[in-house]
Amino acid sequence: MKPRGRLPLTILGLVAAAFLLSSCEGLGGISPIFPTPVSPNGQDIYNLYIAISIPAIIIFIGVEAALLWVVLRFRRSKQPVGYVPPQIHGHNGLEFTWTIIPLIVVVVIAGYSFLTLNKDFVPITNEDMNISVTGHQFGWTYSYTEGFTVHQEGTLAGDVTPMEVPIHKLVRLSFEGTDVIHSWWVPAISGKTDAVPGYTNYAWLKIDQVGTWRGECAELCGAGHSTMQIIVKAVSQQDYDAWVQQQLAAAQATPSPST
Ligand SMILES: [Cu+2]
Repeated sequence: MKPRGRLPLTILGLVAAAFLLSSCEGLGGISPIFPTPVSPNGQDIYNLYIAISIPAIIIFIGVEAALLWVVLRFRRSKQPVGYVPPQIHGHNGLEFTWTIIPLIVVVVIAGYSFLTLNKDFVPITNEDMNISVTGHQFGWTYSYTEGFTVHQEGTLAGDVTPMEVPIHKLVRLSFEGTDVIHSWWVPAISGKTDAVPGYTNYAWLKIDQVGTWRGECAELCGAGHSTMQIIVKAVSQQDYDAWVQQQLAAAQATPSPST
């Protein structure tokens, strides 16, 4: 016969250990917490994440605590022989309450999420500048209206070339894929935006501080998926203008523009 009584506590301990370990930061920067947002849409998504996660954690702890309390407090070995607990079948008030409360929670989450995502991904019309982003197997191409392109060819050997934007400028981004679906994601800046062949998706960014932020392709797109780094660099208008001149000079020095 197996020893009884200790097994549920052992399982509970293992589950707790797994939960704690999983919250540690893994290789590759996997963290359950978002980085500090630097664009208003990134901030909106961060707020949405926190607004859903904190009540969800409170509800989870409440439900688990109630479950454990019931299991331990009312276990059969503590009750007299033949004990039957109070029967509450057909209690309309109770059934109505535990149907309505989760329904309200889910409707609020759905409504709030829809409004936030809608704001971030409906094409804006008041932009200061446009950049069109194309995803391919395996890399990103950024076409600037000034007349040059930046290539981020997928690699694991080092950093890719940053795509630069001026600070304080509202930049409209349009996305397409040339082969399969890719997804442009820089967690500090915006939500994942799919780059789909034959269909244009839109997002935007507006960064008010100088800095560099990283992202990755977020849609499994083939063998080189993990190489599809994204680096966004926000610089002052002056530095941006100088960089544009550099890019234009480099584009002119190269006789045949590559794809
Ligand atoms: Cu990809």
